[in-house]
Amino acid sequence: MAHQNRLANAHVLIFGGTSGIGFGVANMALSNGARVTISGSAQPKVDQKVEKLRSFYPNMPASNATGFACDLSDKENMEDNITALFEKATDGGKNKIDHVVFTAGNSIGLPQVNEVTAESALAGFTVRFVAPALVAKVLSSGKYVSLTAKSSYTLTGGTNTYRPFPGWTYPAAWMGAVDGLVRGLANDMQPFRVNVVIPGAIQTELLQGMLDNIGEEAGKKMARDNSLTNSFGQPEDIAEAYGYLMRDRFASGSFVTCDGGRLLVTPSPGETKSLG
Ligand SMILES: NC(=O)c1ccc[n+]([C@@H]2O[C@H](COP(=O)([O-])OP(=O)(O)OC[C@H]3O[C@@H](n4cnc5c(N)ncnc54)[C@H](OP(=O)(O)O)[C@@H]3O)[C@@H](O)[C@H]2O)c1
Ligand SMILES: *[C@@H]1O[C@H](CO)[C@@H](O)[C@H](O)[C@H]1NC(C)=O
Ligand SMILES: CC(=O)N[C@H]1CO[C@H](CO)[C@@H](O)[C@@H]1O
Repeated sequence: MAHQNRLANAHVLIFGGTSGIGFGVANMALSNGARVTISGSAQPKVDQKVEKLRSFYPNMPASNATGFACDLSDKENMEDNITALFEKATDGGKNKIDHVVFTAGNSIGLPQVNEVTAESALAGFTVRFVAPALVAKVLSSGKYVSLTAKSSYTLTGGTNTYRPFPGWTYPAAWMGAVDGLVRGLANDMQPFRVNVVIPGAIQTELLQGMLDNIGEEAGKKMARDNSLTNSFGQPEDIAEAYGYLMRDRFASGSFVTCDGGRLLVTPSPGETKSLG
């Protein structure tokens, strides 16, 4: 039998689909004939990014790309807001989602070891750990996705967990929690598949904000110092990792690294690896 495109006609929902890695995943899924729903913290930006996606595929029915806001920093209403989003995205459970992707991450401070407080140590967990955990809870009812190996949930970690940049202790801890969450969920939600993509330095709006602070030369050096490819990854590169984890029905509890070989780079003496 001819190999099937497993994303054609699939419905993919992306938390964080309004920017960076998640927007790249949405674009990749549409290029494969999937239907895509994106989410971000506020509706105006969601609408703007849905229009942008539609503009890339002018022959596609507009309904193939939609989006709804869900502010994942709102701890108090988080579970209700996530449930409301799934209700809207599936017409009350009538049109189930096939694959859920989580790339949302807010900008938070970077507490340093000598100044961290109980509050700042906990702050980073809200959007990057508690939110994907509550998404899993909502999925576990089976109302919005079929809990079979055909469907999947893909989270996002980071190589900073394995080789923290100087001053990046707390992000390493926050994202390290995601690694544990993925292993546990893959087990507890079986045969539904749960996996994680581990990005190195990917040239997104988030990274661009940091690059703007350090200047072009330092940016080029940073790319060289943190990859074997002398480059940053692009959202369309790492989107393939998420696509693979959706398509491979034998991938569960998998960690797929997309980092240009960052963990294999031999640091030269005296070179700083700081993100600035
Ligand atoms: N880029 C890298 O080099 C890199 C490396 C390792 C790990 N990561 C991690 O990968 C994730 C995605 O990174 P990125 O570079 O793609 O970042 P990005 O371009 O800044 O995108 C972040 C996404 O998260 C959403 N988001 C932020 N706050 C939210 C909130 N309160 N509620 C709901 N959604 C919210 C944003 O939506 P709105 O703006 O619409 O609210 C946006 O879609 C982050 O967790 C990041 O730490 C990135
Ligand atoms: C739009 O989505 C439908 C349903 O998932 C799919 O059959 C169709 O191929 C998609 N259209 C395009 C142009 O991608
Ligand atoms: C963005 C979003 O979904 N916000 C809603 C979260 O839940 C509260 C309480 O139900 C609503 O007031 C917000 O509009």
